[in-house]
Amino acid sequence: MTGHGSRTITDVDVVVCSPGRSYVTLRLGTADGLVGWGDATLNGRELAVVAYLRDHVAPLLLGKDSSRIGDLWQYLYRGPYWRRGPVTMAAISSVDQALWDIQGKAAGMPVFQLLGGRARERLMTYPHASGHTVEDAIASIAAKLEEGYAAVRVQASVPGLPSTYGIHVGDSRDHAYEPAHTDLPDEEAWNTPLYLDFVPKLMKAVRDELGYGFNLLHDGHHRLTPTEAAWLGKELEPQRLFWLEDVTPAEDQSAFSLIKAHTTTPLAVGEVFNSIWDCQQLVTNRWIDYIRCATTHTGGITHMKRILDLADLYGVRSGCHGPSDVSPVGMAANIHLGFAVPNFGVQEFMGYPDAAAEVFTTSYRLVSGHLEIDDTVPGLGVEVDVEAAERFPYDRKYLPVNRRLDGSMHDW
Ligand code: KDG
Ligand code: MG
Repeated sequence: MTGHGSRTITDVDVVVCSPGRSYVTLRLGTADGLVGWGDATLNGRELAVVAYLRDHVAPLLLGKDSSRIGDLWQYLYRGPYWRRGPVTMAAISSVDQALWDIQGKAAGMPVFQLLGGRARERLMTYPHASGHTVEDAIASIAAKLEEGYAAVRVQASVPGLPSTYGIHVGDSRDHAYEPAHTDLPDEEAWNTPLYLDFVPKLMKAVRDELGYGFNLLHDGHHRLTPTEAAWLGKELEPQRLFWLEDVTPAEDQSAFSLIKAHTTTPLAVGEVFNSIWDCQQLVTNRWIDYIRCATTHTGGITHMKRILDLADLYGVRSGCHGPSDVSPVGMAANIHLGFAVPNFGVQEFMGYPDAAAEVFTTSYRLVSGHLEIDDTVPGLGVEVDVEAAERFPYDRKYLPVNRRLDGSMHDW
């Protein structure tokens, strides 16, 4: 489908920068001078997506009609024969986001208008609260509630372990758990009995101290077996969590049938998924309550819309992944969807390093723990300052790895 008109894609560029975190940003330009931006950031494996885009996708896009978003999606998904996978899908996601951005700019409308229009005035978000002690974690939640958040995720250091996932060191801001102190991954330690002993005590202390007037979330970060996860879900029922996230790795979707059969604690999963097929059994069997995919890793707006439409049929709501390693462009794509779909649940919003604001400016803003968006800015509403990006050259970092106390590898 070669394009000859004003909407023809005439240039494709990939911007790589590390303003506090690493971001890979796709830039598509059209014959009539429109520019679309897409997020292709895959934390810890960024340059694999850069090569995929530069070496394999860019030649395919030049000369194509940028308005054919659905067809270009199929072309990039079915065309290479090799489907799915985080690298491929992050690349496709960025193209899709950039095409929606251009479509919105061509129409003079924000993307959420093209998706059906505004369904709500603002989006509830959740930030990360944490502490080395239960008291610190409670104080961290209280501070977030003070700022106006209606939902908060809490993690705290597990007594007896030298380090715990999700504890922000040396900086109270959400994005601060910078992994790498060396060029290689940090090694963290894990022990399931210590974790299972601690988390119910933490959650009880939180509710005893702060009450039930806000949504409380916790992330298990893929550490438990299905049986352990079922036990934890049951144990946490009196604390009425908004969700318990990623209790077990979800490659094995049917594991969730066991967990769901044993607990009424709502379950969320999906931040590492990259297609609707990863969600299919979980959603259609009603084994989960929230689907956590992000537009950056799950095929962009086009594919996420299909996932959320499927989810809506089964009462599953959105909870798009929104760490600071999803760039402000990918965050904007999540947000436009969130404003339009009927089954929005919550948007994770972890915040960004200050330097990121030198590169990205957005039409969404965080007001008292909720996201608002400017109706008047067309497209995704994110501008990228390429010159500023050059001031922050790529800085390779790895996520930590996780070992049990006997030294064997566990899931991080
Ligand atoms: O890149 C991985 C992080 O984004 C992930 O570990 C954060 O689990 C996470 C979350 O829920 O935001
Ligand atoms: Mg998570």
